[in-house]
Amino acid sequence: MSTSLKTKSISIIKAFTITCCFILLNSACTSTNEVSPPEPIYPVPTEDQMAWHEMEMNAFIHFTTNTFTGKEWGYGDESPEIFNPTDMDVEQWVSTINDAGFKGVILTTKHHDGFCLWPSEYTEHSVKNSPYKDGKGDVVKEVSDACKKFGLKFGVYLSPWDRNFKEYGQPEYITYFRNQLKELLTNYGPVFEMWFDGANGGDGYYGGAKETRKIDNKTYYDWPNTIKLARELQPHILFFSDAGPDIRWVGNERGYVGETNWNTMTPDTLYAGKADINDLLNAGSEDGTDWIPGEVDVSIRPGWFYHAHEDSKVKTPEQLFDIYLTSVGRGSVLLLNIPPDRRGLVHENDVESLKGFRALLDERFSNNIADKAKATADSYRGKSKQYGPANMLDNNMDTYWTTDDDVKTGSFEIAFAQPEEVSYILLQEYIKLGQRVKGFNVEVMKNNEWQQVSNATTMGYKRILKIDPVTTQRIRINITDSKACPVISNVEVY
Ligand code: FUL
Repeated sequence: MSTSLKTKSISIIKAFTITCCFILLNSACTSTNEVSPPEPIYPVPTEDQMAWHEMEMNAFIHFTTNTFTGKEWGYGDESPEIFNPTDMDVEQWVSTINDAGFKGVILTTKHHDGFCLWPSEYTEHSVKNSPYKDGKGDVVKEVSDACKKFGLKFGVYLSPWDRNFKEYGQPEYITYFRNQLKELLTNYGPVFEMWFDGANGGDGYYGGAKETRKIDNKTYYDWPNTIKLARELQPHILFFSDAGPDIRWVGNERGYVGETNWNTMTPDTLYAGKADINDLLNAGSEDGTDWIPGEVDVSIRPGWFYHAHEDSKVKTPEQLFDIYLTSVGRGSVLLLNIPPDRRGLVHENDVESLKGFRALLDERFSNNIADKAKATADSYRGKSKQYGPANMLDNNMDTYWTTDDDVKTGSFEIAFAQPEEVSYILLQEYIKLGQRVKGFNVEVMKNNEWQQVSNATTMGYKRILKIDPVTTQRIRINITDSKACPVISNVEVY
């Protein structure tokens, strides 16, 4: 072989080797990248529902003539003259709510008594005929402006039942209701949630008729067309009602969703004459056809409206914390009602309690000991680090640990550098791919043995398990049952 041929051969071999290495290297990289993510398990949340889940805590504000009459349900014959807050400061409401960590506000723009907190052009029964700001006030505008100022989302409660309107029960009322909706959804900026109350009591003032009127809740309001109209005006709006379509009631107003809480439900089953309708709302259903997550509405006081005689009955910070665990901690959104008083201020006792609640949240959930821990798992998808257990501790909600498609159970372990006292374990499923986990338990290593400290069913957007404080260096979470391969995006330990 001539020298030139030899040099040529060497270069060819070199080039070949480099190319091979490159191909090998490349294929090694792509094999990591090529493991495809799990297919979604339908139904899944829409982007707007996902943003709603992430809000976690919102505030309800009940305020109307009831605040001044002491009633919970006004009859509809109250004079607008009685609506007269003496020291109104809407920014005090919203800043209090903001300081406590709530992300949105839903205001009762019109409760069952029909009195409107905005100067609707379709009725005289509103703030425009009250002494408040000499009839020039608009509480809806004030609250929506304050929300913008403090960076909170604004939502609207408009009672379908109207005990003041003379044509309630007739088709004319539906036109009136829709006209009011148009005002609310056009004049006050973005509205993130619309709350349609299922209460329809029957008797009322009805323009002086003073009688009982019954309507068919399923057909009278023609919800599909009302919702269509609302969506045209506010494309991102979400509708709350017993049946959704976007957010469901949880069947009680005492502050808890089921320990088993599916975000899915089949709306048709609701009115199918089931005796256990509230249980269905409380737990959702595993095989539900639609994503309709539950919202826990509850008041900080016994009533929804302010009553001075309830000043000593404001829920304590500990009670609010417990409600947090049975709502947010079970994968739901909390809607806590904070009703302003006759001055037009959130009462001092409520402010104190909310401050205490915030302090408890900060104190109990400030030091995530999983932050510096190490995670391992018995398996992970395609043996690809892209789906490895470290993803659950990286504070990135878009990375996750998951397994191969045929693996529906699995264990992962969180190990700390030294023994730590543990009281709460927080877990989040990556629900953008659907809700999957049906059963799991938590064990801690104690005296060289695994001991079970908690046993649960669903996980969902967020699950917080409170355990008897225990000192341990290792925690193991065992997924015992799942609709499909589990997909977990976040774990925190406190
Ligand atoms: C109920 C209403 O009747 C209460 O007054 C309150 O507004 C609550 C949030 O919903 O159905």
